[in-house]
Parts: sequence; structure tokens; C-alpha cells
Amino acid sequence: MADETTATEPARTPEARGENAPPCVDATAVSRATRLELLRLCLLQRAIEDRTMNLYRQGRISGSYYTGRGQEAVGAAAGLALGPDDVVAPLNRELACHLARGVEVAHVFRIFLGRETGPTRGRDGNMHFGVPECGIFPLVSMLGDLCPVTVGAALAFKRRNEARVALTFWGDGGMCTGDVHEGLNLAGVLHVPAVFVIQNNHYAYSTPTEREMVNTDIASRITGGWSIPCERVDGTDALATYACVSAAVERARADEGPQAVEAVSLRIHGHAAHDDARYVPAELRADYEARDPILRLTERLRLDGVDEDTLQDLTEGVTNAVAEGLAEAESAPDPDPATLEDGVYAMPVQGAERT
Ligand SMILES: Cc1ncc(C[n+]2csc(CCOP(=O)(O)OP(=O)(O)O)c2C)c(N)n1
Repeated sequence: MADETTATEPARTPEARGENAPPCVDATAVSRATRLELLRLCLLQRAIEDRTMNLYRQGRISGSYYTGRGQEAVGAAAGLALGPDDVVAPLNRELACHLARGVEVAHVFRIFLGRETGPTRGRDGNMHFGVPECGIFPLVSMLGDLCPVTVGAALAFKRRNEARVALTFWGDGGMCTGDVHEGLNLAGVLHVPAVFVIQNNHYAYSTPTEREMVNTDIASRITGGWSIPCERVDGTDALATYACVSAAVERARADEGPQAVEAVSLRIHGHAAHDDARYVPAELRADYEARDPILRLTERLRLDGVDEDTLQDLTEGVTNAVAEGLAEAESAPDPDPATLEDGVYAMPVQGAERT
């Protein structure tokens, strides 16, 4: 991968930006309740991440901080497309997927603030968490590794004759790792009920997709290379993404084998909190800011006849949920320093005596 000093920006066609992606599934059947819930989840992710970014700037977040700004619709859509008994392995751009699966706002802040009552008991900054009670596998930050893990879960469901689906995400950068290729191959050979959502946001850190791979048509590579049906969808269009992922989940559940969706978007932020994303051309960024998934979905709901009071209530509900969740997490205890070595692996250092 190139870093920001070496990456340059090649010319981008509208196709490469996913703008001419035909709608793969008719989204007109998506119910009003689901539309509103998609918007609520996107707003909630955005509000939690904005608040957490402020906490980061105040020095209250360990490590860096990663947002999914501009990509919220994809995690929200996938989270709602899954059934309660399905499992999912999200990455760090998909907070809305956690929220859709029932993870409480206070729990998210317990994780980010490293509280004792968070899933990693404060051992890990704000990244490698999962909530098994909600069917969410913890994140493994080696890109691509969650693919074979998810295939394993799907294989277990198949062997037990359970009508359950396992879904995971990876990015265009993750697409270039060996584990993804092995996982896709195995998924196809074993015909497991797995769904893969590729978040093609055009950059792996500062490296544009054209410098990561020769053939940037991820959907056709997955379809042609592994015989896994892969639809491309505009990931800034929450309804189309929901319809597309839902159809993939139901095909996998109906024993039609693994399925994939390439969701095209742009993160409207740097790779992490410290990154100003100067390598993204201003025109491209402005284009995607204008197609912000929250703006698009809000506009869609207005066209559907949803009134301003309903939209206002939704926004206020989200603001209150974030304030209450943060207050609750702030009152949770920090880990006791005396337990520092509990629950972590230790490497004995030769010759060093422990006191
Ligand atoms: C196997 C591996 N190689 C490199 C890294 C370092 N790394 C972390 S995130 C990242 C970029 C990821 O890009 P992408 O998969 O497109 O996801 P995005 O960050 O755009 O959501 C890289 C190279 C890693 N975590 N794992």
C-alpha cells in the first residue's frame, strides 16, 4: 500500500465511482417503517461518531478513532437485512450495523471510553469489539481475516441444518488480501450461507483503488472468479442497498450458496481521526458530500410524504439517546489497574523475575 506521500490520484470515471450502477433490486417495496429505521440508524451512527470525535480531541479516547462518515447506510442496511438468529462480523465503518442488532448506545460509549463494563473490559481502545449476545463477532483488524471466520460460521449453520446466515464486510483494501480469496473460494466450494458486503470507498487509507488492483470491477471479479453472485449498488442510497443486501441474505438462506454485494461510496473523512484525507480530490469529495446518505434518505422520506415533525422527532430522539448513553457510560467504572494482566496473553521474558 502506498502512503500519502507517494499516492497520486488517477483519473476517475463515473463508472469507477459507482455512479452509473443500475439499481440491482427494486427498492420501492421497502416499507415506511424500514425507511425510517434506516434513517434513525444512520443518524445515530453519525451522532455517536461526531460526539466521539470530540472526545478524541479532548484526549479521552485511547488510540486513534475511525468513523464511517458517508458509509453509514451500508452497515444500517445490512444490520436490518439480517434476521435475529443470523451472525455478523462488522468492521469499524459499520457502527450502524451494531446498533441495528440491538447494541445500546451506552454500550458503544463504554467500549470507546475503555470502561470495565465494555466487552473488552478496557483492554482495547475502541476497535476490536464485538457483542456476542447480539450475534456480532469481534473485529479482527488484520484486513480480510473476518472472511474465513464468517465462512466457518456459515459452514456450522449449514452442517447443523439451521436456516441462518453469516455476513461480513471488507473494503477495497481488504479485497487485496489472501484471506479474502481463500475465504471466497472455500465459501463457493462448500456452498455455505454466507453474505459478503464489500465497502468500496475508493481508498485503502490513502491508496486509490486503481493502485490497489488492476481490475477495479470488484463485482464482476467475484461473480466471474468465484462464481459467487455479486451485485454492485450505490452505497449512498440506503434503500437500494437495503433491498440489495436483503435479497442476498434471503438467497443465502434459501440454500443458493454464498452471495456478495459491492457497495460503492466514499468515506467523507480521513482514514482515522488524525488523517485529513488531503489525498482525496476536492471535486470527488464535494460530489460525495452532496450525495451524503443521510441527506439522500431524508429527501426520499420527504418525497414519501413523511412530515417535518416526524423527521424532527427522529433527530431529537437520536440527540437524546447519545446524551443519555454517554452519561451512562461516563458513570461506568474504569478497569482496576490491579487487574491489568487479567484476560490477556503474557509472554514470559527470559531472565526477568516477576515481583
Ligand atoms: C493485512 C493487513 N494489512 C495492512 C493493514 C493496515 N491497514 C489498516 S486499515 C488499512 C486500509 C484499509 O482499507 P480498506 O480495506 O479499503 O478499508 P477502509 O479503511 O477504506 O474502510 C490498512 C492498509 C492491516 N490492518 N491488515
